[in-house]
Parts: sequence; structure tokens; C-alpha cells
Amino acid sequence: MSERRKPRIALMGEFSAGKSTLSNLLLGARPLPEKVTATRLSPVWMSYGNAQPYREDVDGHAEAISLDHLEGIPVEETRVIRLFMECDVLDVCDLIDFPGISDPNMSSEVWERVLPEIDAVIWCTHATQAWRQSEAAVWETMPQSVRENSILLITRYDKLTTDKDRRRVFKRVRRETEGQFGGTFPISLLQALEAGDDYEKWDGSGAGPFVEHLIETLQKLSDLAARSPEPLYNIADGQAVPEHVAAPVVPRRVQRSSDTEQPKRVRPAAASSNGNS
Ligand SMILES: Nc1nc2c(ncn2[C@@H]2O[C@H](COP(=O)(O)OP(=O)(O)OP(=O)(O)O)[C@@H](O)[C@H]2O)c(=O)[nH]1
Ligand SMILES: [Mg+2]
Repeated sequence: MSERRKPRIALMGEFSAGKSTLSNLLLGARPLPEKVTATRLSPVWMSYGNAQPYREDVDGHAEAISLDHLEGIPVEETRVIRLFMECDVLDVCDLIDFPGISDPNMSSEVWERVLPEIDAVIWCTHATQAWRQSEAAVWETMPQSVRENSILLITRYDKLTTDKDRRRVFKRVRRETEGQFGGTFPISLLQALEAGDDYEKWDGSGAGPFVEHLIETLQKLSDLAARSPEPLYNIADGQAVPEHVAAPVVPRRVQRSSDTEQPKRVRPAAASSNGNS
């Protein structure tokens, strides 16, 4: 019997908005070598486990890859790069780190073809140029089932130096995205990453309320994912997620106890090391 499906969260936004920094924060680890930040990559799909990394090409063929030679992976022909790690957050969801949405060196097809796999998005928008027309245009195409379970992060908030600026940006973004996200949070991802055990720094980064909201969202999404074999992206507007999907009939004596286990709560490493609940 197949395992209960985990919700799949896409990390999306313009290039350099902080998607990969956010994935490092959530994982409590840096999955890819540092130099990779300069490399254009296909979407990187991260799941719990210790399997070897591989790329899946557009025809569905899998091929082992080496993390030391990511620059050699053909972007247009690679649908996803699959990575496996034993991190707490991946116990409750899969994370898919997308390339920037309007990268002139990459066809949008590279990430558009992965959208049907997703349930929800954490969208990173760069505070100093928050919620550009190009971002709004992509977000408009998302089904409501995805939008209402998604989170908007206004990243690089430390780059706004005055309170007045911070209030102005937050208010404008909230107004322009009203009803289009489940929650909006300003954050400095760098400060959150650097916080370690420094509770004040963690709190000051804005990470606390975001992580709390994320935990709630993941609990709701785990439930939805268990009921819907189809990712939420494929649930058309106005169509309800099935209230109840009949469980396959498994004779009692062969049922594993783990089939009925509740999903664990997510504990991002940075959050737990701060005693932040
Ligand atoms: N000051 C500041 N810098 C940040 C913040 N978040 C990310 N950065 C920096 O911004 C740069 C880009 O961040 P990434 O996480 O690589 O951005 P990305 O969205 O993954 O970028 P692409 O994958 O190239 O589209 C890195 O040098 C980060 O250290 C933040 O909140 N504050
Ligand atoms: Mg990135």
C-alpha cells in the first residue's frame, strides 16, 4: 500500500528574492554547495529520506547526478532535480525550490511544467521592489485552491531602513494582494538564519509569526493531501476537495500501524533551537 501523500510546497518568486535562503532556513541545512547559487537550476524537489540524488528528464527518465556537477545538468531537458534529506520539515511536507519566475536566461516552461505537482506556495517577494507586475501576473493564473493555502513572504525586510518605509510597503502589498494569500509576513531571512540561539534576533527577523502560520497551514494541508490524491493545483476553481476518499480495503491483519499515524508537527531547526513554538 502506498504511503500517505505529503503536501508539496513550492518556493516561488522573482530571482534573488530568497527562495533558496528560505529552503536553507526551513531545512536547517544547506542542501546544495554554496557556488550553486550562481547556477541556473531546474526546480529542486526535496523529500525525506537518504536516497541518492537524481534528475528526472522531461520524458520521465531518471538519471543519477552528482551534487558537485550541478552546472552540467541540462536545464531545459530536466523536469526536476530530486534530493533526499533526513530533515524534520521534510517529515511533514515536500519542498520544491523553483527558479526565478522572470529569468531572461530561462524559459518559463522550465518551472510551469512542474506546477501541476504542487499543493501550495510560499511566495518570496523582495521588499525593496515588492509585488511587481510580473509576480501579480503569475499569481493570477494560480487556482484559488492553491492561493488560499499559500503564504506571501516580504523578504529582505532589513533592506527597508525606516519604520515609515516598512509600514508603507506592508500596507501596499496587503492591499494589492487582498484575498489572494492565506497570510502575509515581512521577514529578514538572513537575520533568521543567523539567529541561532539568539531569541531576540529570531523574533526581530519576523520569523516567529511566519513559522507559526506555516505549521498551521501544513496541518491543514496534510489533511487535504490525505483526501486528495491530486495536488491542489489540479483542483479547478469552484470544485471542492473530496470530503472523504474511500480508503482502499486492506485486510485488518496486514494493516501496518504506521498507516494510521498522525503526521508530526514541523520543527524548523532554527525555530526549535530557539525554543520558539
Ligand atoms: N539582506 C538580506 N539578504 C537576503 C535575504 N534573503 C536572501 N538574501 C540574500 O539574497 C541573495 C539571493 O538569495 P537566494 O536565496 O539565493 O535567492 P533565490 O530566490 O533562491 O534566487 P534564484 O534562485 O537565483 O532565483 C543571497 O545572497 C542571500 O543571502 C534577506 O532577508 N536579507
Ligand atoms: Mg534559488
